[in-house]
Amino acid sequence: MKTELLKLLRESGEAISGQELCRIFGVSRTAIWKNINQLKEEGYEITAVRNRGYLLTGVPDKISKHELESRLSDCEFGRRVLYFDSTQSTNQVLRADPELEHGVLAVADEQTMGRGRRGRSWQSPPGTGISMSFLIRDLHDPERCTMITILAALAVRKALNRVTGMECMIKWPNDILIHERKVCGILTEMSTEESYVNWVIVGIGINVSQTGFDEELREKATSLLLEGGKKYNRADIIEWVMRYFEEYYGKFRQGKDLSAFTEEYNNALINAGRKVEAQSEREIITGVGAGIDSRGRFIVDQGGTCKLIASGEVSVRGVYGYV
Ligand code: BTX
Repeated sequence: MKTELLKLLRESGEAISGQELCRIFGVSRTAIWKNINQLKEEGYEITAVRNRGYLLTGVPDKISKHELESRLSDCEFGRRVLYFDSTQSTNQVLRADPELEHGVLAVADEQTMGRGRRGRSWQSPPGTGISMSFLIRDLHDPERCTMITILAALAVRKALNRVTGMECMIKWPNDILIHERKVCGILTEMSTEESYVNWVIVGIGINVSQTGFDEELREKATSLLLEGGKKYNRADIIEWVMRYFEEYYGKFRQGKDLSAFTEEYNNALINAGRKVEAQSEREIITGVGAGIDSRGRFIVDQGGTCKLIASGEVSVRGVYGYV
């Protein structure tokens, strides 16, 4: 009921009388009052407006199951949320339970063993960032699955722009940057049997209110607070990442590849037109970044000939190190 109550107060935008709430939920005034008080204890600001009822005037920067579910109840992704104050890794939470359904979203305030690509780690200290992962179960073609990171990057970029007004760039394939520093990383994993994909997990880590980073990351990481000079509400960001992902994914389902997205992606691509070095286990490819193709592969222009690089195998570095 708390989730529903919150949803109602948020969506109405104006005061709702206790009597009306009793009617909607079919419960007593005391029950309404108790739920309102619980929400207040969690940091929600709910004002009792004379003769008019309850008005939601402030939302805490606290991520919780009912906060997120009350925002995403009409969505395919995030309709059900698994929330953890602390867990090893939200990708791991989803991997660990083969019974979980399509669209489920795992969110943690802190990750103790956050993971990046190829065995690297991802720092997710408590209270400062977003660690979220969601499950896709209706995509079975391995080649199309590798394209999901591209859609997720577009969704994060659009969500961050909506909530903060800042313009982010994308470093192929899985980083979102502000002023050439990493504010978000995406880790897409899948389970394949022969050439059939059972599930895809998209894990997204966003630095929201870190005020600094340790020695190793200082030069290449940033947070929304450091860039925008203020705190942003994490639940707002999560909501818009999910809504935009759903929008991009819906469009992707209707086509056969990424053709509908390459222009938008390439306009946001930081490596475009820059000298890059793509390092795979076998070779190092140097040239100028020239965007992605309709399958999400990175095009490296070597002065006349182009090499196509598939994600997963390589790390792309720029001339001055990170970008
Ligand atoms: P990546 O392999 O591209 O980046 C990992 C590298 O990024 C690290 O080696 C380190 O240099 C740097 N790094 C670590 N933490 C941070 C940070 N907070 N901000 C900026 N740079 C950092 C990127 O992999 C994919 C990260 C996905 C994280 C999400 S969080 C939810 C989900 N659960 C999980 O365990 N991983 C994903």
